[in-house]
Amino acid sequence: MESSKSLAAWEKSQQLIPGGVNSPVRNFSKVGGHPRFIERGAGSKIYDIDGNAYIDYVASWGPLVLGHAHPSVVEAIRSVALNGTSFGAPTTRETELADIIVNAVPSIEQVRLVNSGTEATMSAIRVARGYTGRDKILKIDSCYHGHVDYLLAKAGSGVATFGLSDSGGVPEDFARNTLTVPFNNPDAVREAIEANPDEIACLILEPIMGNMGIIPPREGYLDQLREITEEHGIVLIFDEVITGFRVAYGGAQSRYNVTPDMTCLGKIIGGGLPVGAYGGKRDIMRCVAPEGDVYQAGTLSGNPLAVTAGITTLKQLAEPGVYEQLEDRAATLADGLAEATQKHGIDAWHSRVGSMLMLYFTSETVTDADGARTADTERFQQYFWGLLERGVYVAPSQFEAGFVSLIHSEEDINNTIQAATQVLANLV
Ligand code: KE4
Repeated sequence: MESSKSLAAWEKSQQLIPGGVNSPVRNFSKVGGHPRFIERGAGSKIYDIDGNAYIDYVASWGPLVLGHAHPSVVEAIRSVALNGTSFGAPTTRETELADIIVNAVPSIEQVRLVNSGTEATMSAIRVARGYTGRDKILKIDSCYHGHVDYLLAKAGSGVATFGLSDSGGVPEDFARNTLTVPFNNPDAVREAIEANPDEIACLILEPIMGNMGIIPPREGYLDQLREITEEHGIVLIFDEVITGFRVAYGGAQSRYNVTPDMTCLGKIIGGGLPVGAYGGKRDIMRCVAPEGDVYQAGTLSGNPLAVTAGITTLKQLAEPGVYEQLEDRAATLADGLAEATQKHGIDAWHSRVGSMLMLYFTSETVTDADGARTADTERFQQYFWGLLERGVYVAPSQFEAGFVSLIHSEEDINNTIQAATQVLANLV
C-alpha cells in the first residue's frame, strides 16, 4: 500500500507540531508505523493523500454519526457562514440547540455550550464543587474525561486512594483531591464515600466506558451509583461526550433509564465542529455565572457554524428508525467479527453497545479496565495493519472504540467482515 506522501507529510509535521499531530492518539504510537494523512472524507469513507480509500470506523472519534461531508450538514454550514462566523453575542441558534438538548436528555433542564468535551467536564466538576461546597471528586479508573489537570490522575495502590498525577506538568497536589475506583464495583464507591464523609462533591463517570475499548455497565450498576450518590448528596455526573446521541437519542441515561444530576456532551452535538456542553438540574445550573458565582466562559462558545452543524445533525437523528438502523448495522458487524474469531480459534472478547463496538484479543472477560488491560496489544497491532492494508480504518489503539455510522452500507459491513476474516486467519 503506497504511503510515501503520508510519510513525507509526517516527517514535516513532526518538525512543527509536537509528535506531528494535534492530538496524541492520532500518531499511531499504539500500533507503530506512521499515520495516514487524510485528504477528504465522503460518506462512510476517508481518502488519504496517497489516494488510498478506507471504510472509516473512527468517525473522528465519534462525532460523524451521519458519515463524512453529509450534504445537509455541509450546506447548513455554508449558508450560515455567509452571514458571519461569530459575534460574541447571543444568537437564537444557540437557544435552538439548547432546546433540542434539554428535550432529548432526561437530566438536563439547563445547558451551557462550550467548545470541547474537556471544557464540559472541567466546568461540570467546578459547578458540582461550587454547588456542594466540597473539594474531593470521585472518578472511575481509566474513564477518560479530557485533559483536565486533576482528572489526569491514576488509581493509587488502594481501592480508593487519593489520585496520583498521571501526566507530566500536573503537580501531585492537583490530583490530591481526586479519588479513583474500579468500574462496575459499587462497593468500592461506597467504601470511598465512607472513607471521605461529606467531602466528595461529585462522582463522574462514562456510563459506558469508551476509552478502554467498550465496557458496558453491569446490570444495576448505574442504578446503584444513583442511589449511593443521592444518599450522600454527591452530584452524579455522566460524561456522555461519546455516548450522548450515540447509543440512544437521549444517551446512555435514557438507554439504561438512570438519570444523573449533570451530563457532559460533545462530539455528535457539534456534527464534526467543535462543540461541548454541560447541563443538569436547574438548581445546580443556577450556580453558573453570570447567574451564580461559579465562573465559566468561552470566546467561541455557541458560535453559529458549530451550533448549526450540531442542530442539523441532531435533527437527522430525531428521525424515526435511526437508532434501529445503527443497532442493526453494528450488530451485523459484531456478529461477523465474532464468527471470524471463533472460526479461526482466536481468543477474543467482543463488546458492543448500540453502534459502538470493540474486539479485545484476550481470553478473559472484560468488565473493567484491569480486564481490558489483559488484551494482547501485539495481536491488535497485526489486526489494525491487516485491516488498514485491506482498506478498513479502525482506531489505532486497542483501548479506543469503533463507531458505525448511519451511512455505513450493508456492502461496507460485509467487506469489513471479509477483510477481518482474512486478517484473523493469518494472525500469529
Ligand atoms: P475533547 O476535549 O477531546 O473534545 O473531549 C474529551 C473527552 C471527554 N469525555 C470523553 C468520554 C471522551 O471520550 C473525550 C475525548 N475522547 C477522545 C477519544 N476517546 C478524543 C480523541 C482524542 O483525544 O484525540
